Amino acid sequence: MQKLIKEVILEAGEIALQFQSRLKTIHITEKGAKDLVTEADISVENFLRKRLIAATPDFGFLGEESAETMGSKSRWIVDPIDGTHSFIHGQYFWSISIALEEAGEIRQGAVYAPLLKDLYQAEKGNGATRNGEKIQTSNTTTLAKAMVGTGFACLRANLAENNLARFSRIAMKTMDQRRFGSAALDCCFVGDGQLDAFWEQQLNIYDVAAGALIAAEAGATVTDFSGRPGLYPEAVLITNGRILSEILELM
Ligand code: 2AM
Ligand code: CA
Repeated sequence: MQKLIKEVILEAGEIALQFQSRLKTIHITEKGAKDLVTEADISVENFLRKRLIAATPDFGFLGEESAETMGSKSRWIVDPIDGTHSFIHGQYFWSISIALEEAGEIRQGAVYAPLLKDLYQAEKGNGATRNGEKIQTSNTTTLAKAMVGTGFACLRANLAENNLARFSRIAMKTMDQRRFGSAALDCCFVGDGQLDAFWEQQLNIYDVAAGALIAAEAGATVTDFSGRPGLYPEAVLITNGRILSEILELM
């Protein structure tokens, strides 16, 4: 399964890169307020669906850009381009995300950032890797020394609870902050220690299914904003564990 996912995600990356190399000519539409979809999102999702379902015909398929197909107990959960706005602006921080859920549990995850040339992959119980090398969360023990990341899907959705107050509160207590724009990749960055914590609200399962498994397999905690263990896309908090209690107080 890991071999199949790797092969498919790398090929999907090549397709996405071809689109990004001719950005001025690609077709972009607005599927909602501040919510863009491009030819690339659609083509990559169609490719993922075709290849994954050809290999596993009885599995279900949930992607960001198309209607869900129900299947057996297993289901693919994919985001063809996570960080579409970064992609459209020719930036580096976007990724392709593939997760496999079996009997309600995410058991496989892969996140590939083609421009960074980084492939993160994890299997439940077997650890996580970046480009084949085992990864681990950071050793940072205090928020004062921490590099944290967040995102603002909530701002795009025009929610009143928009993360700005929380961001200000936490930013004041940390060493530094980043806002990369791809939740899938942000999760992986906690996994390999580039970030000590990441949180975001108002996400969807396809944004974080693979990334959260990768982070967890690298030693991260995955909770909601009150510390309840598990993956809650509407309020995701991922940390290296060591700064969890300190950041929870500020959430
Ligand atoms: P996307 O690029 O696939 O839309 C950035 O803050 C993160 O939030 C990205 O992972 C982005 O994924 C996601 N995102 C942005 N707006 C969103 C929305 N309205 N609902 C869910 N996820 C969203
Ligand atoms: Ca997404």
